[in-house]
Amino acid sequence: MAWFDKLKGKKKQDEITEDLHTSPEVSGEPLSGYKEEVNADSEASQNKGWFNRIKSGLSKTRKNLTDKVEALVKRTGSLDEDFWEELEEILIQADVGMKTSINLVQNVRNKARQEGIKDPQEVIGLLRSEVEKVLLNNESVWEDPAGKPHIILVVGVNGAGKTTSIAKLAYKYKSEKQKVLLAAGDTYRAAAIDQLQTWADRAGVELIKHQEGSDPGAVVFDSIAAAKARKNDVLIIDTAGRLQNKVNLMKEISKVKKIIEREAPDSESEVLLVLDATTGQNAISQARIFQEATGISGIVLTKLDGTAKGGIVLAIADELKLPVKYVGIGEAIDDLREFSATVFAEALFGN
Ligand SMILES: Nc1nc2c(ncn2[C@@H]2O[C@H](COP(=O)(O)OP(=O)(O)OP(=O)(O)O)[C@@H](O)[C@H]2O)c(=O)[nH]1
Ligand SMILES: [Mg+2]
Repeated sequence: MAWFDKLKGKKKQDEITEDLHTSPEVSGEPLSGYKEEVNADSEASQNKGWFNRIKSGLSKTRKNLTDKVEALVKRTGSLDEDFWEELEEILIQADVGMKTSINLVQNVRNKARQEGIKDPQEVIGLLRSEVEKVLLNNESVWEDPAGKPHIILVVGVNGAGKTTSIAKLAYKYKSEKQKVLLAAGDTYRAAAIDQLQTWADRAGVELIKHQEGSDPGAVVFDSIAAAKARKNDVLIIDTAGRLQNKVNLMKEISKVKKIIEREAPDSESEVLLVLDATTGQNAISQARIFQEATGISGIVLTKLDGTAKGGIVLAIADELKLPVKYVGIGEAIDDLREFSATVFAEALFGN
């Protein structure tokens, strides 16, 4: 299976023992020393565990989308107009988006006709492969970045899950033996700096921070200098949440992006936009505005575990043509997963 092959080629955070799956928020345990606790299970069972976690993270969406599709298929006698309309309606309600839902159903319908499919049950398989196709069009290519440090600027609206996702990313990179530095670019509230410090301590990585109220640009400038001097592999920059309609804040984030380009021209830098999956279609308009301000190289879609509307992943890939790079499926430090189109489609429509 393609996604197993893909997982095999990379070091995964799943290599860490299941013991660490408890949120440190709950356990209060530091994460140092985790490298020794490598799970002795076979690779296949680790991958299976990984898949099941994605699947259970998607349980609300499965209930809202998959179960409804299955119920529709069961009570349908023939693939008539009503069937296709109902299928479209189910997709729209799961936040797949109007345009994407219409296209998906059209493609499935064409495929069914071409293949002479009459049994409604077979539509689920077709839907799964069309969903995968939409997602594959925009799947990220996972390559080790050439220029060091690899700089990741994390942006998004208030409360989207930026700081938590940064902690999860720091943990992931550290477990891959990368030397990670964090930058507290959210200087608006002292609590934001403290929150990142707490996560940095838990993940066992260093943090560059200034006083509350200081210029985020200065923090970014200093953190790049520090990352170069300390020979960090990865620098991850937190930023304050900003509503996409606040012009000055959007200008500020553009300025931060320019500082990175100026100070680290040889580095591989990316901008990750964190979107809260529970916000539904509003996520699309957020992405458009951030795209203008900073450019976006990928999306981190958080709180998929908390929504029945995980179909938004499809709308993002189809309408924005941006890769969903990671999905957040819980609050624990290892509840971030590299996104895979095949795994997602399988987790949604597989058995
Ligand atoms: N269930 C769930 N909760 C999440 C996930 N990601 C983040 N959260 C929660 O969302 C809340 C906000 O997360 P933060 O990381 O503080 O969000 P932020 O974008 O940094 O917020 P501001 O800095 O205030 O703009 C926290 O309670 C997190 O635990 C996720 O994938 N699943
Ligand atoms: Mg934050």
